[in-house]
Amino acid sequence: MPKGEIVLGCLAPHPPHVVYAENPEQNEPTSEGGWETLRWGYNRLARKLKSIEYDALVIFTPHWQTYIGTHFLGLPEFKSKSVDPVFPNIFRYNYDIKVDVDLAEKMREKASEHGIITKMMRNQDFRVDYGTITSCHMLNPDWDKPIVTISSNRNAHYYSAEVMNEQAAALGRACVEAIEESGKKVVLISSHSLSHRHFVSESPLPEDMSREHIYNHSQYVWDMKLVDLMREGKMKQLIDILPEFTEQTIGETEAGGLTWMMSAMGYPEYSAEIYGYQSVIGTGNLVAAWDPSSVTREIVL
Ligand code: 2X7
Ligand code: FE2
Repeated sequence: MPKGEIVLGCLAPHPPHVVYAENPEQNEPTSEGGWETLRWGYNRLARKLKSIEYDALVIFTPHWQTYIGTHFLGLPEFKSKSVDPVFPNIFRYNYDIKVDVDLAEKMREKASEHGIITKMMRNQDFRVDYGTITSCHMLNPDWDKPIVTISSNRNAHYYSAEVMNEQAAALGRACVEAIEESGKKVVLISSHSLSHRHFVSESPLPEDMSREHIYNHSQYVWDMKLVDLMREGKMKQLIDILPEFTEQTIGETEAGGLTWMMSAMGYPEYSAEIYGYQSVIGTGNLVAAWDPSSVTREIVL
């Protein structure tokens, strides 16, 4: 069996607003659009994904928070309605998700060998978080590939952003070993915003773009620092300063997703593909991808 590999890594933010703005049939509320810079970037990355051969999407989400260990979805199908706890007015999404349980189990096994506490989620009534659904919908609206969802163990809460970085990096090393042994071609997804300061008053119409902007210049400057490092292919340097970024911007990087993905991909030294950056309720959101193949890697923006 040929060795499995990571064929693409995606930074895929999950404000449910982008799904609301797309008006897919699965979501009950309807909108007049909004957040086009982010959505059009996502649409372009989704088209690239269609041109790539792969077996499964593996996603790390901050909105499935576990406090004892890292958990993996462990049943072949999850079907229900996902309602955003903060924005039920814009996200009530009917989902039917297929899981690559074999790959999830391999990852759990490898993580356990690396000393990480792990568990499979085998409760059929478990409700999949809106982070998983939003990022996966935007990257693959056809939902024609199985996924693996990995929970975010809240090491940043227990200890510090530094400890979180170390443990997420160990999880990344374990996951790449599992992927190689599986023989599969896998797309990784790190689902989160960058800076994460929210606005304090909501517009009566969520998609009123005259109200959507950055509220804190320092947060914007930090986000652009990260984008520069991504363009320059300095991912080890970026991960080294991530604890400071996370603390100063209340960044959603606190969950560990970006560190996990970069560790699994061996800290790329090539340029990331940048697809779009936009504020959603004041948070900084970047769509980006790391393509290990120099043949298909592009300069997008
Ligand atoms: O979870 C989120 C987020 N990360 C950013 C913006 C808006 C809502 O939800
Ligand atoms: Fe979030």
